[in-house]
Amino acid sequence: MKVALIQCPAWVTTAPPYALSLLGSALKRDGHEVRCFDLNTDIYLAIKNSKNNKTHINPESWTNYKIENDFTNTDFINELFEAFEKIIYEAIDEILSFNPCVICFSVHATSNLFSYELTRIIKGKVPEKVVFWGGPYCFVSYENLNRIRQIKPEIDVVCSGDGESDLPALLTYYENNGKFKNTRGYWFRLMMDETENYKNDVPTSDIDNIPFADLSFFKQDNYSWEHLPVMISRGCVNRCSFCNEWTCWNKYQFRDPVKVADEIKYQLEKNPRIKTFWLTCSNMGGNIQGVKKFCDLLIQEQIHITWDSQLAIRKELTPELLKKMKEAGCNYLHYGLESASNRVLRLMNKGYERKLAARVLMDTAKANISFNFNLIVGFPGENTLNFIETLFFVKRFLRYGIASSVAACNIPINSDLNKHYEKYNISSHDSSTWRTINNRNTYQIRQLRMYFTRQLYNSKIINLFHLAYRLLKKNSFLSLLFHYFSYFIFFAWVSHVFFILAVISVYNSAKAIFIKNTGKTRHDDSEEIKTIILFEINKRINPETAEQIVRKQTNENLIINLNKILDHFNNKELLALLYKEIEGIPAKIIIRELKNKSNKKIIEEIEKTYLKQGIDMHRY
Ligand code: B12
Ligand code: SF4
Repeated sequence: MKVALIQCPAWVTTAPPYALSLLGSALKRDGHEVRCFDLNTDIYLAIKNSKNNKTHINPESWTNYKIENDFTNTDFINELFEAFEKIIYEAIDEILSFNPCVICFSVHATSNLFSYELTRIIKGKVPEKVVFWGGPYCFVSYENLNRIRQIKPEIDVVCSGDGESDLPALLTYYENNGKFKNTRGYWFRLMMDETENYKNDVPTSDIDNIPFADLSFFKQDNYSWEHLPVMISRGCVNRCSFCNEWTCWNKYQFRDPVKVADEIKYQLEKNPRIKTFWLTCSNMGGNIQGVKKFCDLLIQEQIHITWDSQLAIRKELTPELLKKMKEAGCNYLHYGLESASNRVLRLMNKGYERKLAARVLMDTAKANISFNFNLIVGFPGENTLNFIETLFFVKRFLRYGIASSVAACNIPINSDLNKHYEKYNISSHDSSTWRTINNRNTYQIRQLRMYFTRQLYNSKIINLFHLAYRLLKKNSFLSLLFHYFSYFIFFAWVSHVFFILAVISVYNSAKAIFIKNTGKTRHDDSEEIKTIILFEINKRINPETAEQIVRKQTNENLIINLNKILDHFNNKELLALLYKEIEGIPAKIIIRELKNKSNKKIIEEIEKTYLKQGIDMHRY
């Protein structure tokens, strides 16, 4: 069967899209005729090489800092479609001239909007073609399937997990029978009875049986080949409370090290331009014996490569193992550190303490492996002092040239934080706007903590001292002088950070008590409340645009949209919403906001329901 595999913007551009090269390889092995279309890189290169780019879209949108913001913005995607209409329509013509029976999209959160727009155009032209969606956007844990069911009628089949084991057989069956076979983790719109066939399940491939990625589907010169992904493990052995990544697979699998080494040799032979291998996984260190065996193989077989990967801190990462990893070509490790406060680490269920983290990082540095660590600031329960502890830790490791990788704590769907938010004293589990019951941890506080952490990472003056320290002879008088001087500046800076955060914390607590006792709110709160109400309501009506609208957050937009939504709103649902007391804001404040909008019908309904509960709303 002819199958087209498509990667839309935005995703990684340095190497061919890994999912497509794996799926293509598996499909080819089963006799299917495959073509891959990497629209992501085509458009990226068109922008990069354009001499008179009149749009304000530029390659920077593909950087880690901008990618999520830009490519989840409808206006941005519309502009992209307008500006690159020619390339996009040429690609569509190319896809259609191949005349595939099935068109597969590999979709991430960052390529969802573009993929859907392209799906709509293609379906409009050839409604008889079957469109499959798969990739992280469709994973069960991210709960997007309902959205697809309800508002994306052009998508026929959704795969909510690994694709390489079942997709080829599924398509062979379709080719022979004209319909689809009930397959675990696949949802079908029309070809089968959806309620009967779909179980909320995760298709998980046996990663020892996946084929080597086939990179020949792609235009070789389009990539810099800086990093070639090769899979080393899937899933995770840990259960961090803020994380939903481990829930994407049923179990942790570490790929047979012999297979990983063989694939590396195979890819190197095919493409000697590859500089470094990216060993893809959530946590490479989930199987320490596997890591040792993999390193031994690379050393014994003298496979001279460099590789990067990511892993969690654990005590088994001994100086000996880290040295072995270096010898086997380990070039860079990304650690999921998240915090340097023992209290916060416990709340995060990270399973280690600061002392161990510091030991592992120091040993990594001694083994001469470059490294970095991710941080999450503003975890519920992190107080100002805990945050300052993390800043001290960052300062300590800045001299190893670590890069800024800090995020404000969000509450991902299906994480423990999301499912049991009461346990963390959170007043609502809205992903980014959540706050703690005592009001000390708010969206603004988290943004501020993130800002200060980045400020430390990017501090030119402290970094200059560190550079001097590194260049000079270790423990020489001058190097120590630079070292202590950098601490002197740091102390001055961190005291002002502590002061600002402490003042805001006291102010926020007082505000919480004031609101609780009086029900009164200041103007800026009322804007925030409107945003939250709008978001909550809109999420139920039009999930796709909810975030867009909130992101704009202009008064005008809010009011227009709020009015529009209230006009069409099912009042019962609104009442249920009020009972939940969104974001810990007392219902009376929400009601007052609604009264300001003077939507009489809704207010009457609310009044009736509240009266039944013995609450007289006229007091508010
Ligand atoms: C390695 C990795 C990276 C590497 C990429 C290396 C590379 N060259 O590919 C790096 C570090 C660069 C990276 C960066 C980012 N990443 Co990343 N990354 C991962 C990670 C850990 C593994 C991805 C991977 O390659 N897996 C192996 C491949 C084969 O798996 P796959 O793509 O999922 O494909 C399988 C299935 O999904 C399915 N499938 C896929 N497509 C299709 C299509 C059909 C039709 C079917 C049937 C099946 C199917 O079958 C495939 C084979 O089994 C995942 C988390 C994880 N554990 O999966 C996050 C992940 C994919 N990344 C994510 C994000 C958000 C990002 C960033 C946007 C973060 C940021 N802001 O910086 C950036 C974007 C990069 C950029 N600027 O372009 C998110 C995506 C969230 C989402 N819901 O879409 C994930 C899931 C992490 C998370 N939990 O948040 N990432
Ligand atoms: S180690 Fe990483 S992938 Fe595993 S549960 Fe923790 S945050 Fe998630």
